[in-house]
Amino acid sequence: MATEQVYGYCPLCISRCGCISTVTDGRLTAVEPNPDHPTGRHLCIKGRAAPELVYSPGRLLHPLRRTRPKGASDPGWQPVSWDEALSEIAERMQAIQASHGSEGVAFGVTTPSGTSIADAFGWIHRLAHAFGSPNVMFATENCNWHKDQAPAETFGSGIGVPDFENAGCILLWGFNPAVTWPAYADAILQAKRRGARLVVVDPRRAGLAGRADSHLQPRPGTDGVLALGLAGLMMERGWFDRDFIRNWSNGPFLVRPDGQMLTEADLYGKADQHSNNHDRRVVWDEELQRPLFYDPATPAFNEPARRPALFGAYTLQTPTGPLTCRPAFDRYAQECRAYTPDRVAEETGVLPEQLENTARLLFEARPLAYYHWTGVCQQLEATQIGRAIGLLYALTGSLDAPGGNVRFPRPALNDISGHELLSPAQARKSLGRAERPLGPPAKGWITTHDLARAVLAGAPYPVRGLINFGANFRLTKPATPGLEAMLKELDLFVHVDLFENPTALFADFLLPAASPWERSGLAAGFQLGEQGEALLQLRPAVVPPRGESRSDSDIVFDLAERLGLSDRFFGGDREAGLRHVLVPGGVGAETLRAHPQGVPAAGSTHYRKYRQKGFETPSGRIEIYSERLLDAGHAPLPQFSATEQRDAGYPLALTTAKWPQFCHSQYRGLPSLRRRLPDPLVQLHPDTAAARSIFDGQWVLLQTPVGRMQAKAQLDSGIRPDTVCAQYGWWEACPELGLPGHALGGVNNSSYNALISGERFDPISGSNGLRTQSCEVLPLAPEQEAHSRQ
Ligand SMILES: Nc1nc2c(c(=O)[nH]1)N[C@H]1C(S)=C(S)[C@@H](COP(=O)(O)OP(=O)(O)OC[C@H]3O[C@@H](n4cnc5c(=O)[nH]c(N)nc54)[C@H](O)[C@@H]3O)O[C@H]1N2
Ligand SMILES: Nc1nc2c(c(=O)[nH]1)N[C@H]1C(S)=C(S)[C@@H](COP(=O)(O)OP(=O)(O)OC[C@H]3O[C@@H](n4cnc5c(=O)[nH]c(N)nc54)[C@H](O)[C@@H]3O)O[C@H]1N2
Ligand code: SF4
Ligand SMILES: [Mo]
Repeated sequence: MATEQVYGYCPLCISRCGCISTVTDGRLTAVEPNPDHPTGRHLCIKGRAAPELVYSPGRLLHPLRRTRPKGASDPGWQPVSWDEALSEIAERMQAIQASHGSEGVAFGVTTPSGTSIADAFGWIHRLAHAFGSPNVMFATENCNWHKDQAPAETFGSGIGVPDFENAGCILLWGFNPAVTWPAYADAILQAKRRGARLVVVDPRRAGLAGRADSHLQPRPGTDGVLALGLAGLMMERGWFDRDFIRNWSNGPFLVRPDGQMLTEADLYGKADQHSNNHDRRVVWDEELQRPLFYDPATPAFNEPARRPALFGAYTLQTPTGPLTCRPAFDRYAQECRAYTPDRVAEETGVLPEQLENTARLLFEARPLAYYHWTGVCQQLEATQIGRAIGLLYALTGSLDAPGGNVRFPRPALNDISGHELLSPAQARKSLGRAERPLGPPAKGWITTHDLARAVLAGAPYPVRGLINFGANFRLTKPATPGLEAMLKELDLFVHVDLFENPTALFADFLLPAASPWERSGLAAGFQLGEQGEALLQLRPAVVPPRGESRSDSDIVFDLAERLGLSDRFFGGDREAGLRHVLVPGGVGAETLRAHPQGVPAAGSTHYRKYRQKGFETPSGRIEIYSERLLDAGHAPLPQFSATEQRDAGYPLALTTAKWPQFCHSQYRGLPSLRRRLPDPLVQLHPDTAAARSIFDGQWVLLQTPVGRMQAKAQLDSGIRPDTVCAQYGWWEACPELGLPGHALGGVNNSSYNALISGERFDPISGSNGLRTQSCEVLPLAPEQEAHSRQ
């Protein structure tokens, strides 16, 4: 028996756990943790189930072409050769391009946080951009946008890496790493053991919430109010880093009564001789008792500031008369103070005493490391919620400080996503960009909602093709009117996947992707502390691809060649592509192959880099008051309406979450995972269940004005009594265990996303209200229950 052990990392989710794969007689037989790797102390059950994934009987092994009409339950798949499939796909893409322009072909990609697509993410984008398409459909608006991109409006960069090792306090807001990022959960528990404090904000007592010093349980969708309320208390009690806010935020900048920032031109008129920079912002220096001028280009004041005012109202003389202005911070404070502890309690359910204790803890136990994720981003006001939490964080002064959220150095790579290949005029055509210029379309990421409109109504222009790498948006996007009609209407729909999921059923061509154990992948930075972030690792393929499956990157390179785009793809030479990617880091592919556990490839950490370079915002400072949002027609300070859809007759707040067994709509067909969680669950408080005569384990019906789904009740005293939390992504049967699938739209429909309107979204980012819908839950009678098992 020939046994080989291969170092790598599990690429199935964001945790990227360092692992060792065992190959016995050419077959992957086990995947185990590699405790020497920064993320390798544990592996979850999904990583351990990798052999089942690789050898699953459901795997696609050959390129397939449909022979039956779209919408038929059986597409009549017929095997075709790769050559025939890719040649015809390229021809049809070019035909669409000829009649509708390159933007007439959209691309799609699944999430790199919950699948292994990260191996090809950049190349897929390069293909879209080299082809000339500004349209890549991606889950980002309900996923990583609000941690990776939206914080740039406030901080000039993403959320950073929490420095758990040195944190005095850790804040997890709508983020449950025990399930979704085990390497983080492990690091947090280690921090707790050495005395760090933990605050969790989650309507459920899930994961680490049970171990928290403070667990706040707001009603879903009220997080923005909670963040403002906490910030209000911190300001009122003086629990904030006054110097940091003064010196590094735009809080001292004076704001006119009409909401615009006061500028030098307002004070002296454009004809002023003193200065040639009329755009300079103005602060009131309390010690000097006069205004100073701030130039973002430098960025500096016209003379050293002593004590710029954060609070108060200041009347300044202008050519048109006196003008009373207030520092931006004062406006922010006023907004926060409107959310008194009593009002916060009323709106969120978090009691005043707990609010006070938590506000104190966040400040006194600082430095604070924080993370928020989908609990707060799948909301109708996700951008402003993210800003409210980000500003609360800024009050602690922990940004980029030891023990705070740090931008640790990471291995430098060449970005091959090819945004530069797209002309600015073409980039501006991203669907949804006109409506949401500060949201994902600015980076070329589009929603199913906007794609459906383009395909079905030709608005703002027709899209006729979709080349999609993974994703199952029929299950993972909210109910989007016309989604299926759109899939039928497309002239060309190509889906690349390991499995035939319900979205793939509409494809013209279904192409088999190799599993991540059958292809190599590169990880640059594991997002865990200085050491983890510095690691560069080239994960080798450990077994050959099954059947005719091929890696997504190989498919991209091959398709590029047939489209005549080889010159943009290193002449079709993948190794040359890898060499190019690695150039800036100075570590070559040979070195990486010789060091399969990875190589540290980043310099040492410098904290508080803003002291040298400022923040990458228009003002060079943290933008408490966002002029960019104001200019785009949004509130410059976070503000909240009653965001939750509270419909009469639907008294419960509905929310959703992830479980350790699965990622999104995947893995229900893998026996070792499905055995642990055979049926879709909805968690209810025992009192809520009792009031509806629902018992533990009973099948129930969840209803909203949009749709209904069936799930099995799981009673849980750790959830708010007015809230229920249901699973999503159920469709797949597990024949080995005799467990059913969950037909879409059928009697045993268990699609959560059918309950949520896809027509309502955050006006800035497009995020859907997956966690802001009200619902009702009814017990199912036994005969109805029988249906759910079919
Ligand atoms: N096992 C597993 N791991 C995964 C994934 C997976 O599918 N399965 N997916 C990966 C991906 S793509 C992502 S984006 C991450 C996401 O990682 P997380 O954001 O941690 O994922 P969730 O469990 O969906 O949501 C986190 C918590 O938000 C809470 N929550 C629900 N509603 C609200 C609310 O209104 N307010 C607040 N404050 N909290 C709320 C839920 O109770 C839940 O505990 O996980 C990644 N890791
Ligand atoms: N109700 C509800 N809905 C949600 C969420 C939620 O919390 N609640 N979370 C949202 C979030 S955070 C996200 S990221 C989205 C995810 O939404 P999707 O991107 O649609 O993710 P999945 O449902 O996991 O579908 C992934 C598909 O890609 C395939 N796949 C996996 N790896 C690869 C690969 O390497 N190559 C190729 N070609 N295919 C691969 C899988 O087999 C599967 O068919 O869902 C969102 N939808
Ligand atoms: S948590 Fe599980 S699925 Fe995610 S990377 Fe680690 S082992 Fe893989
Ligand atoms: Mo995600």
